[in-house]
Order: sequence, then C-alpha cells, then structure tokens
Amino acid sequence: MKKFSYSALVTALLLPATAVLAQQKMGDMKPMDSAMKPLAEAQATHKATGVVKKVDPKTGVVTLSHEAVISMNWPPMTMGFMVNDKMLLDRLPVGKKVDFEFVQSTKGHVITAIK
Ligand SMILES: [Cu+2]
Repeated sequence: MKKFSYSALVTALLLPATAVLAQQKMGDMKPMDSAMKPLAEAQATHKATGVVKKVDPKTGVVTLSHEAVISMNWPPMTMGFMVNDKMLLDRLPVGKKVDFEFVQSTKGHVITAIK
C-alpha cells in the first residue's frame, strides 16, 4: 500500500510538469525559427560614434554628427537616424557623444543599440 501511494504521488507530480515543459519548448521554437532567420540574413549591424544634434520624439528621428563608418563606406557626416525603440531616445540627449549600432532597413538607418 505504501509503495503504491508513493508511485502514484510521483506520477501525479511529474506528469503535469512534463506536459508543461513540452508545451513551452514547442511554443519557444516556432517564433524563434521564423523571427530570427530573416533578421540574421537581412540585417548587418554597423557600429558608429557620433554626437547627438537633434532629437524628434514624435517621429523618433535622431540627427547625429557621426564619425566615419568604414563598414558603410561613409565619411563623417550629419544625418538622421531612426530608433527601433523610442525608449532609446532617453539615452540620446542633445550634445552627447555616443557609441551606437544601427542597421540599414527599408525604412532607413535604424539605431538598435547605444553603448
Ligand atoms: Cu551618415
């Protein structure tokens, strides 16, 4: 009797946990497969350093006076960048020199990270 109730308890405890784990795995895999492949293929990340000249919180466009970007074959220039997340604008006060990363997309040049 003791043995039976022990294994019944173990089964009762383990089964739901296994089912949840299996479900989580399936749920994680699908979006990762479809979301990460095009990102890695289409977007090369470029690194640059520049000084913030202007920020437009409405459009999310930041004007930066950046140094040469060799990976883009760019000389130093002043130009507008977008941000992929408007939260990044908080870290781009006018006058600040920042190291940032951006990608070239169909929308334009989009800042993805600020160091
Ligand atoms: Cu430029």
